[in-house]
Amino acid sequence: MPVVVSTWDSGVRANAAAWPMLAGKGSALDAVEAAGRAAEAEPSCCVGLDAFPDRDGIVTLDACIMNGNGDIGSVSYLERIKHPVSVARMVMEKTPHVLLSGKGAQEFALANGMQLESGKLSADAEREWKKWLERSNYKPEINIENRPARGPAVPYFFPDGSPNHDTMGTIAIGADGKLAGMVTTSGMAFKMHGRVGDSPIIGAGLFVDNEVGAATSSGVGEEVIRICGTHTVIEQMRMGRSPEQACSEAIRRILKRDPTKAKEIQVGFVAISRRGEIGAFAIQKGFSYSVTNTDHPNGKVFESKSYF
Ligand code: SD4
Repeated sequence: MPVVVSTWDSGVRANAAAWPMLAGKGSALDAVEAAGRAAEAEPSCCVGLDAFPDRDGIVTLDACIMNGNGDIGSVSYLERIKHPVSVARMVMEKTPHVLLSGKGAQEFALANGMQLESGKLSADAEREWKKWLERSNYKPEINIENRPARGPAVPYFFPDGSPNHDTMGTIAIGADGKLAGMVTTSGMAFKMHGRVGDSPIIGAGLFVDNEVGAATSSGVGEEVIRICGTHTVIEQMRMGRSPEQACSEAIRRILKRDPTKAKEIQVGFVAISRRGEIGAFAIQKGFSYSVTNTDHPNGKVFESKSYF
């Protein structure tokens, strides 16, 4: 320790923003916010305003942040604001609430110094959305449901050549042993307008407890919400399971509910214990996570174990 772990291969880039802070004995909370901001500013991380829109062609963003002491803040269904993770932190620190949504979240962001961005789609997002409109077939694709707005400079692909993912979940332990986490996402590509996924729902897309550890998720958010995914992972760890066993138990609960769906969807969980053990489990192959610590100061990508 310290250590920072983010979902997917592009998590290496988010971790790179968090690691100097953690290595300099900064707080895990500051570090995960920095990771989220870096991801939101980097088109190849596929979150934030350059990512894919909903079916009406509007990018709506979800984000949350939490520390190991139970302080939480979230935003959902947020339009035209570049750094939802920082708005989530302001919700946590400046309001008596835990979740602001839609227009109210945007007004709160603007009242707190953020700028209203244009709302124009990135060229890649516009092209893919128009392509999608030709068939308007809403079926999330495993591991790539939100294909990134990619330029030629983006080298991150899965080994089979499929591109990186959209949701960035980051969990970290600071030098003081305290934990924090954040998630930032544009959500499932071509979702219904107004749809909110697991990412801003504390206990679904993110949960952190200094006594136990931290967990985050990626994949089909509806399935994660149904089982209170990351809260389940943390409670399994509290009962003595390793991070990998706890993630695997959460996946088992998703599969138990509807085994016929299992082959068609992807969900992955990644967790760290307060002692710094890391583990992950997913339904399908292809879920990866990035770890940055003193052993891997430039970040290392690991492939999660999976049910299939
Ligand atoms: C959601 N969990 O909005 C997100 C999507 C995701 O990688 O993780 N995509 O449901």
